[in-house]
Amino acid sequence: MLGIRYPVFQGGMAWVADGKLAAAVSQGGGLGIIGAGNAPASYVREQIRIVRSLTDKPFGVNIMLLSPFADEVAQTVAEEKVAVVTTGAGNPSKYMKLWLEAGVHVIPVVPSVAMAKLVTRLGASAVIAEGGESGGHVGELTTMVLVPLIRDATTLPVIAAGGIADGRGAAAAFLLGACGVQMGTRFLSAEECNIHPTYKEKIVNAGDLCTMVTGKRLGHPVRSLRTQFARNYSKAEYGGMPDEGLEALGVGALRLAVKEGDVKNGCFLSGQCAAMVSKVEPAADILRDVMEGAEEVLRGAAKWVE
Ligand code: TUI
Repeated sequence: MLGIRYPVFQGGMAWVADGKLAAAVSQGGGLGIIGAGNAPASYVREQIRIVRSLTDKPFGVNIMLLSPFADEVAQTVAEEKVAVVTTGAGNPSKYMKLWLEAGVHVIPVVPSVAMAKLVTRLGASAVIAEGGESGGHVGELTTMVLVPLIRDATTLPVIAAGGIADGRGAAAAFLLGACGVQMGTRFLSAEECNIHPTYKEKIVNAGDLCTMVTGKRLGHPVRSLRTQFARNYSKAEYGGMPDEGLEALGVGALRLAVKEGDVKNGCFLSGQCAAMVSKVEPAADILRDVMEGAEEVLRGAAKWVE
């Protein structure tokens, strides 16, 4: 459907997934995705130009639907006729007609069966089932439960996300009924990923219990590395700080992590699978490693059949 060699999407991570990372992933045979996050349309247009200057392969743009700039970014991706739009953190219904008329493949993140059914009716090309193992804004369900449920709820292709960082995870996702995977955390360690060196170091050195979820009280649960910031936020959240104070605490924290590597005040979004990421390497090597790993596991899978 998309003309990509490997069924691997790179998550559209806010502040992280710029044109350079997206181009490296697309050039390596996956689907690179620019993360629009909370950025204005001018930034997104610039990043689209950068990808097009570096590769002629297809790529996508992720629209974070809580963004104050979601409307103008939605318009821009239609004008630019990008191959794929993925959406997150909300309901993309109001933009579907605009994108479909521009010939854009729309692939929303669906945290529930109801949302999967809705976007199927509205003309989505596929859906991303992202479990709560993922970094950033998380839904209720795990990948293990969400993928088969979504697979049964729609005739569309399902992309699995959340907790996948190697060939074993990809193979497992295919067995659960997915026909592709999306990885964010694994691509944080890509050479072409332009985050602060401290962020990369923290991902590569992370252990099994290194992430936590904060923000439930305000209705936007977010998984990040268990840093001073995350612990302070959690204390404030459960210690009765008023909503406005909590909101102010979170403002700018993603930028501080990504751009400044600020270990005190930055929010280092990360999936649980950071514990499985152990080195920095080119995006193309990550793609090859995951697909070769998946093939190896799948070749051995016949042993479970008598
Ligand atoms: O969106 C993500 N991950 C993200 S977004 C982000 S930036 C952010 N900034 C401020 C507050 C919160 C986040 C960092 N990481 N993943 C995709 C995803 N989408 N996960 C869950 C959902 C989701 C949730 C509810 C999708 C649709 C949805 O619909 C609810 C409704 O009915 O409107």
